[in-house]
Formats: sequence, structure tokens, C-alpha cells
Amino acid sequence: MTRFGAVLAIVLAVPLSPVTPTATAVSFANVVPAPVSATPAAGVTYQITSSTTVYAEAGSTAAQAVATFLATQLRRSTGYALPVADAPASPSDGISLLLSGAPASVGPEGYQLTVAANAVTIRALQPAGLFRGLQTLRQLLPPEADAATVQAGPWPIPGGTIVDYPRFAYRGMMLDVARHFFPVATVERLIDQIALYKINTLHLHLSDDQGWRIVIDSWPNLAAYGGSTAVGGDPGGYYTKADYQAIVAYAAARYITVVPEIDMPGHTNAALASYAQLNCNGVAPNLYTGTNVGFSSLCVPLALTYTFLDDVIRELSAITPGPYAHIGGDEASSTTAADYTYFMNRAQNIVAAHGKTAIGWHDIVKSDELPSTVAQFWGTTSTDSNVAAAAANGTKVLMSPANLAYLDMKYVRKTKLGQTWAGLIEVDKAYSWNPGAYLTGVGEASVLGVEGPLWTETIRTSADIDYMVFPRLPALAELGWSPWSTHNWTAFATRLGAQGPRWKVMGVNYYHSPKITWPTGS
Ligand code: TNX
Repeated sequence: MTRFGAVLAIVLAVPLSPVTPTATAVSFANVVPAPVSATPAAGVTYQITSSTTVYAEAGSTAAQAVATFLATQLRRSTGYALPVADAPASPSDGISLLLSGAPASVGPEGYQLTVAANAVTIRALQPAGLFRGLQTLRQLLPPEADAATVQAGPWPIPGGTIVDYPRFAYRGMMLDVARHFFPVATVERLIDQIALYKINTLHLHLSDDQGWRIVIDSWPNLAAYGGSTAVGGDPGGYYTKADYQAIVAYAAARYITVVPEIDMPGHTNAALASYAQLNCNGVAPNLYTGTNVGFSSLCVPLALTYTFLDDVIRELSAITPGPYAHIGGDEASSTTAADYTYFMNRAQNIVAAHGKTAIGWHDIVKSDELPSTVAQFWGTTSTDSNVAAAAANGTKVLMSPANLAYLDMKYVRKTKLGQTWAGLIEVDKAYSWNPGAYLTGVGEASVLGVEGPLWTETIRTSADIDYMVFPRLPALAELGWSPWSTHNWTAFATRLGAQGPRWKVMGVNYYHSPKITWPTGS
């Protein structure tokens, strides 16, 4: 092309729009996690306008709810009416969310997204797939689309087709609400943020030495007394059952399953402090506000211990629609090996009796596991013969290697928040491993998925949570969702950088890692 031709092309590419274009157009290639396949259609753009309708599969209340989720956010930022309506047989305009016509390959959570000049169509086999597809659509809109107040627009969506589905069934984040307590609104804000990256599980660490955070009606002192403080003597708190159910429902509306954890037999000082009769010596210890681990244990020989366990798991299971109950099992250094095996065995059977599948920190493979029990790997090396042996026996492993996936590790030495015992984890390191091939003897087929745990000894506010979670959790989300063939740090760094302006608009207090070129102003 001649220089004149190039200038002409640029001039012609400027949209002839009466609206001053302040919103920045987004590239088709900026989606996190990377889609399985993405085919841009050069020169094709769909514009959301004041006359756009959002259509949902007729007769599906779930599809209707997903459509309303999109319309509600876009009404805020665009100021348009964006009515939600039943989809006609073959929609030829608007944004349609349909439960027909998706390729079988997309499975229960995948989707096909087509952006043409006249219409946007998301097709999925299940409503969960529509919701995941919607997160891709959000990322194809200018970041201002995620604003809480009306923005100037325009609202272009780049044309093309995406077919997409997850590599692993479980892509999670854990929030420790025991070391510090976080109110329902903080948890809901986090749920909204992680939903954007197709995370589908929120694990709540509901009890530890420093606090018990959920009401158990048959043992009321657990929350009332055991929940009354936090690390450093900070204010405690607990969720009523209604609070917990509100979190579960809020997550479910975003196709995120809540996994409740009651850590045992160690990490139980708050429970032992609440009920003297649970202690082997009948004496309740004081509440604990320090950060040591490994000093507490439920009384394994005591019959009442199992009444307690049964009550807790029964009450918690009754308000947990998801399939899992996490029973901890880590760092039980005040429990003998024989007691640990006996105890974890009984705990797993109690979980099964209440209709749930147990997850335990990978220490649990030292007990006799039920075949269904999931082991959550939190080690710092890539070999663990016990976990490998369990995997060879059919145990599924959830990957949370502490030196790669822990969201409470500092990014760099001078990061103010967080810890260093498992090392420093910059965002490139968080992205640098293959969950299906990392742990010796634990191959792709043994891996249930990935989870990023945020322990909160040093984390006290929603802004603190933001800082440790972003940008690392999106890196982990990509390891969990995207095919390994898409794994490429340089390309990921560009796509991750493109999230900066969106986080800025959403008010996310993210860590501006120097490993990433963040767009000016974000
Ligand atoms: C280890 S990892 C723990 C937690 C701490 C965390 C701090 C694991 C299963 N247990 O009790 O909060 O380190 O990084």
C-alpha cells in the first residue's frame, strides 16, 4: 500500500458516528481465559444501540435469568432500555441466548458465540454454558460496559465466532473467612469479579483456630463465642444460615458452586474454646488471635466428638446444594498418625451419610480414603508419593500447589500484604505450570481442576482481597479453562493487560505487576 493509500485507509476506518466515541473497542483476541477456538470476521462489528433487544430461549427461566443478568449490567452502563424477550424461532437481530444448536463438543459449560453485523448469538447445551458465553461477550465489549453509571458509548462488539469449553470441570477460588471475617457483600463482590473469568467454585474456609463463622443451631456457641474475634484481635463475625444461603444463591445465579469447609481435626481452637466438653481434658482453651498453626486437635477418642461432627455436617449439608463438603485435614500436628487416620475415616463417612462428597487437603491421603474423596494438593514440590499412589488408585486431585497457586503469597519481597513461606508468586509464575502434568504420577485424567486459596492472616478488607486475587486468579482461571495448546506467556500477558481498563472501571484494586504492560490510565 502507498503512503497515501495507508492514510486513506485510516481515514475511512474512522466510524461516521454522531456520538463522540469515548469507549475503547476491544479486540477479539483479548479474552481471558483463552477460548478453545476463535475466528474473527474481519471488518464485521455489531453495535448495541438503544433499540437492541436481549432474547432468551423461550420457556427457559434459567436462560431468561442469564439474559436479565446481561441486560441489567448493560442498562446501567449504556442507559438503554434493553428489553428481555422470548427468542423467536430464528432471531435475526439483537442478542440471543439459545439452548439449541450448540455443537455437542461444548459440553455442560461450553458455548458457541457468533457476532455478526445484525445479531449476536450465544448457543449452549445448558444454561451454565450461556452464562460462561456471556462472560466472553462482556470481555468483547468496551471496558466501560462494566461501569456502574451511564457512559457515552458507542458499544461495538467485534465480529466472529468462538467455540469454547473448559479443560477441567473444577475451577475454584478459596476465601478464608476464619482468620478474618468478611461480610456477605464483600463475598458477593468477589463472586462477581471471579465469574468474569469463568470460575465455577467458591470454597469458603468457614472455621479455623481463630474463628468459627457459620451458625450451627445445635451448637450455638460455635458462632456466638467462637466467631467473636479474628487474627490480631480484629472484629470477628459469622454468617447466619440465611447469610450463607444468600451467598450460595448469589453464587448459584452466576453458576458458581459453594464448597463449605470445616477444617478438622486440627485448626479447631475456636470450636474447642466454645465447648469445654469437646476437649479431652474437659477444659476450654482461650480464644486465639495469633497466626500459629498445628496446635489444636479435636479429641479423637471422645464419643461426643462424632455427635458434634454429625450435627455440624448435617446442618451444613442441609443448606449446601453443591455436591461437596470440605473437611480440611491439614497440618494436624497435634493429632497422632493413628488418631488422624481413624478420625478422617469417620469424618468421610459422616459426609457420605449426609449425601456429600468429601474434599480434604492432600494430607488426607494418609488416611484410608473413600474412593470418592477428592485430595486438594497444597504442597510446594512436584513430587508426592502418597498423592501419586492415591491417584493411581483412582483418587481425583484438586491442584493448589502453594508455590504457584496460593493467592496469599507475596508477589515480590516488598508486597505489603501476604506471606512468603511458599515463595514469591509474580503473575508470570502463577501462569507458569501445567495442572495436568505438574505433579509426578498425577496426570490430566486424575486432575479434577485447579483452585487458588486466599488465606487471610494478613488480609482484612475487600481492597486487600482485590490486590492479592488480581491479576493472579485470571492466570489460574486460564490454566483451568483453556486448552494447553493455547498456553503462551507473551500472548497471555497482552490479553491480561487488556483486563486492566475493565478492572479500573469496576473499581478493582489490582496489583499493577511490572510483568504486564497495562494500558495508559488503567
Ligand atoms: C498453610 S495450606 C495452611 C493455612 C495457612 C496458610 C498460610 C493449608 C492447607 N494450611 O492454615 O493459612 O498456610 O499461607
